[in-house]
Amino acid sequence: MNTRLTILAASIFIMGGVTQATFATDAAPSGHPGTSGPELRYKGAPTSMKPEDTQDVITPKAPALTADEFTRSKQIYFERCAGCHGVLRKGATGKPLTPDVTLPRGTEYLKVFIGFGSPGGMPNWGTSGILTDAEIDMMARFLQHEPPTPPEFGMAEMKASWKLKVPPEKRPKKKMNNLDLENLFSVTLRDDGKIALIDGASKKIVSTIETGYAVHISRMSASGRYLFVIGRDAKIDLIDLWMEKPAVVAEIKVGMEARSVETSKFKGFEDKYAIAGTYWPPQFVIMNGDTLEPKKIVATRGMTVDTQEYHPEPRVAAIIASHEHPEFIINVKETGKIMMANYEDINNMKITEVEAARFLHDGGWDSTHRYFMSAANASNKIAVVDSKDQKLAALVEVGKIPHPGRGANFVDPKFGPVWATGHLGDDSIAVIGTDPKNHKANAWKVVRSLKGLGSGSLFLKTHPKSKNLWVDSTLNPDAGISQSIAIFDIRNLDKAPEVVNIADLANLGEGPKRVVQPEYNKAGDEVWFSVWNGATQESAIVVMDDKTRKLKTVIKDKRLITPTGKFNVYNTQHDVY
Ligand code: DHE
Repeated sequence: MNTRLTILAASIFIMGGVTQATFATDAAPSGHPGTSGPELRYKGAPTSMKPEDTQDVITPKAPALTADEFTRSKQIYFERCAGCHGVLRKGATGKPLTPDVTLPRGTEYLKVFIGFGSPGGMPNWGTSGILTDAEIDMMARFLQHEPPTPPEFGMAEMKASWKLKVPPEKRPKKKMNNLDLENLFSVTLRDDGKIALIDGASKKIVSTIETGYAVHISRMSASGRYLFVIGRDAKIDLIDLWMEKPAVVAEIKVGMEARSVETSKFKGFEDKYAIAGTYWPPQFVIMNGDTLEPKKIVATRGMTVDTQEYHPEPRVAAIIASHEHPEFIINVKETGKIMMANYEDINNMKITEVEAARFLHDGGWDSTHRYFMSAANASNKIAVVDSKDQKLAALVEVGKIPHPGRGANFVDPKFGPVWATGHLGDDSIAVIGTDPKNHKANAWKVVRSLKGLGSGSLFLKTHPKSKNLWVDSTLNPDAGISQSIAIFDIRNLDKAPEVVNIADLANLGEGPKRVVQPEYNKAGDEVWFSVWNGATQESAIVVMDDKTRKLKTVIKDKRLITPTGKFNVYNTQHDVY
């Protein structure tokens, strides 16, 4: 690319909205200038939006596009671009691409930009061979038209999709199977649209259950009876674990795209409500906990926390159920605000809006279940919400792009109770003091920073009974690193971690074999890892002995297609991590 074009491509991202710099600084090669490998792999997943569901808006001043080109552009946009730029192109982790920005730049300018990428983080779709010259020309014209708007999804659509397969009165009155429910694992089979229920003792698959497309997470009801599973397509399946053969008793679609589901856990409201947050439309819905009947939808559209500008598409990320009040705590990604929605009286709902930072993603409780520790990933911060006093306790500066999952709680021999997060953008693990009562000087401070295996860490875990902290680095571009985990001794955190190549232990054939998400069994003496391979390749779950750090067993089964998240019933029910 000549100098003039480089400057053009680089400067387009100086326009508009939010800072992107944090995602461009990790040196890990991705084949895309300026974009870290881990970041690109993580955000690049297609949305589940269908081009035919959206309405074309032809903008008079924009260059012509045939109907067929519109359809193909939308498909490419939803598959390749929406994850970063947002469905409405208003800017999310990528910059805004609305006509006020794109029209003045024109087709030639945009073509360069799409083709070559930018140091600001835009992938080089042309030179990497992913898009052809004709497709780049088409996309450059498409981006100058108003973004096609997907339909809203309100109460009528939710009710139409809602299926109560087995009403509560027809369900068993007691547990009808011999399963040890507390040590059962719900395992996401990401690309198979299913979950596997695996018995913690025998390590056998009890059954696989059809759920949504690219199923994402599982959460447990407060009683431990109901399992909630949500897919990227915003379909929720409610599974009754008391049935002779656990099965789906209700399902609903709550939007076009989603990631999070949770259930009420405050005393007196156990199993009463469920909540799901959607990426599209930007909203959350409160449902009956045992039927999924939708009751109340709340929009998350609104003003951003810092520049106080309107954002039309603030996606709902992690949701956690408060133990201090009858409240759900809801991360609204693009506005950088955390909503605490009180479900005591949903017709006169009180919502406390906590100002945090952008872009709120995942998080979990501190060991006392009072403080919600949440990643504001584009700000390189952990927001600490005091769920008792319903306010922000602190914003803690951490490394690049924190990604804790639910994080890991343990007692640091020197600093007292702490919670830890790994990072997508660097190799550090931030250890944050969480005890403002007895260790005030350390509270909400990074008391130490551990050095992990590399960037691209997604999850880390320990258990109240364990002395080990297990940290993955799933999205690191180096296969040796993405297939290994670091094990820290929490009694001696100054010591370098032990490194174990988990994928080697699984002894599989070809494939990326990314090692992802440690999850403990109920007793806290085993740690399970997914070895996540391609959809047509063999995957496995590797079970490690927590005490000896040695291999206990490898779970292999042809039904284990792309296992990723694993959710132990007891630990998920009681927020043990
Ligand atoms: Fe996740 C949790 C969003 C990609 C595995 N993921 C979450 C949560 C959110 C989220 C908001 C928190 C839910 C909660 O606590 O209520 N994830 C997203 C994305 O937007 C993203 C970046 C891109 C996408 O298109 O989906 C994404 N996630 C992934 C993956 O690629 C992972 C590694 C594999 C997979 O299954 O798709 C993945 N996400 C997970 C897992 C959890 C999760 C295993 C739950 C962790 C836990 O311990 O609670």
